[in-house]
Amino acid sequence: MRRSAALLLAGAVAAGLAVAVLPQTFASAAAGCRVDYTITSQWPGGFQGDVRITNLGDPISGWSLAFDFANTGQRITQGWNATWNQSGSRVTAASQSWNGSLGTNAATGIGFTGSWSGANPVPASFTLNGTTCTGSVAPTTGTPTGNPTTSPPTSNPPTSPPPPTGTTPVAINGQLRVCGVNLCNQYNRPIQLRGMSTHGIQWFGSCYNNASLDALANDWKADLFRISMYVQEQGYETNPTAFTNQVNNLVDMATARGLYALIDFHILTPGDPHFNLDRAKTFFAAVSARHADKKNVIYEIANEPNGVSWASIKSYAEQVIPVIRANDPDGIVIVGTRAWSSLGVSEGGNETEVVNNPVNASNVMYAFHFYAASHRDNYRAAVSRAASRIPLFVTEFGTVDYTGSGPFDQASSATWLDLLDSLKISYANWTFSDHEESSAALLPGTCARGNYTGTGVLKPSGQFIRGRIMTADNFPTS
Ligand code: IDC
Repeated sequence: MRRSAALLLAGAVAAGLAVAVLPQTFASAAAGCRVDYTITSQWPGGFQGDVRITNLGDPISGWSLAFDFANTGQRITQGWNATWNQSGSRVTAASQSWNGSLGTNAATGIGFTGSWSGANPVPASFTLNGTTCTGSVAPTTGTPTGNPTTSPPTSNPPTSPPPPTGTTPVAINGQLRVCGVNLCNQYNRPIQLRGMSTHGIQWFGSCYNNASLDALANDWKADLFRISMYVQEQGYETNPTAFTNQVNNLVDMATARGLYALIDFHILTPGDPHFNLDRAKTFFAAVSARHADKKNVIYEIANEPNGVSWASIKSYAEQVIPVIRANDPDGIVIVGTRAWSSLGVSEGGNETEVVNNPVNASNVMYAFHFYAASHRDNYRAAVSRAASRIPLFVTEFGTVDYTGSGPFDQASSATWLDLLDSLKISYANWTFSDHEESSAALLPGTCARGNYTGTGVLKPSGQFIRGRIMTADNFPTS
């Protein structure tokens, strides 16, 4: 039967006849797709592309997009919301667990940053699961274009998020995502978050309560609260359940005030994150499940790797990230970098080891840490170079030397923060605590006294940082 049906069909097709009813074995899903490709920005040697995929056929449960760059001088350097690969000029992007299912007429957005030389980075020949797509290719205004090879744009109204539901950082910005080298809000606009890090919550837990979080949100007008959970030094390893609960409570307190919560898995000594790999998987499975529905949680999976290669850190990240993604697919993950999150600089390296070998996951940023009195021009130069290639987040910095003590270096601190502001790099200052050391913002005894507002409770560093953080945010909403 099968054989004769096949012959019948082959004959009908050869004769140019329409086949009205196909036997079951030949039924195939209706296929069709539309791709709208936009170069959202372009600069000498680099560009960012956003790709919107619309399924015009039957529902699909996974997809692979393919297209050709104009030549092999164009390279994908980092992609998001898909697994990106490139061979010669051929680029493929495969769906992730959370965006593979597309009903009829459903759309999803993916994107990348790339490098280019020679010709314009205008792509051609889009296919989705092997089917040729219609669509549009839109360059950035004012940049050279090349020849679009797909059909002209048709109306494709963007699904814009609703206006802000309040005035807190989270109410305005909503769920964040990595967009090229930036952190973007729900309106797809780059933003910078500014805030404070706790000291080790095993030592300074009494400093984090309703009054201090109110002060951070309302008096400091912070956007971000970093929760530093040491793993060693009397931290998580001594009582995983209690520390997980403590972190969860602090996330809830930040959430209640519309602050972004940065969960810091504070590895430090030993510096090899693999030492704590099993603990990291257990911890991040728990916290990502608990906070999966929130829009304000960011995961920092390794505070300061040291004495290990970038390849080793990357392999740790690629084992921890899937644990988080399984529960919280759109949560941003920040990966520590080599040599105490210095992009390798403090051990004689530089940012190229990350630029040339990024973590194989989307929605990922890279940590950079500095202590203003110890780390100066050569570190700033590394940040300046890296910032146009990879998404950076200063999850920790001090205004003093690398020990957390010594004189407050206002000049270097201001130079650093001016640089971060100009690059829209988010930051958290070490520490919102009343430790005697000069990096701690609060005067000793403040946490016992319980009043956290104003400048009277602050050391010089705290006064300076509060002044920087409380200036208006100006988050874009359209
Ligand atoms: C320091 C604290 C200090 C504490 C010490 C314990 O300021 O009170 O005794 O940790 O390990 C980092 C680390 C951070 C350090 C900080 C200052 O992420 O844990 O905190 N620092 O030394 N990296 C560079 C500097």
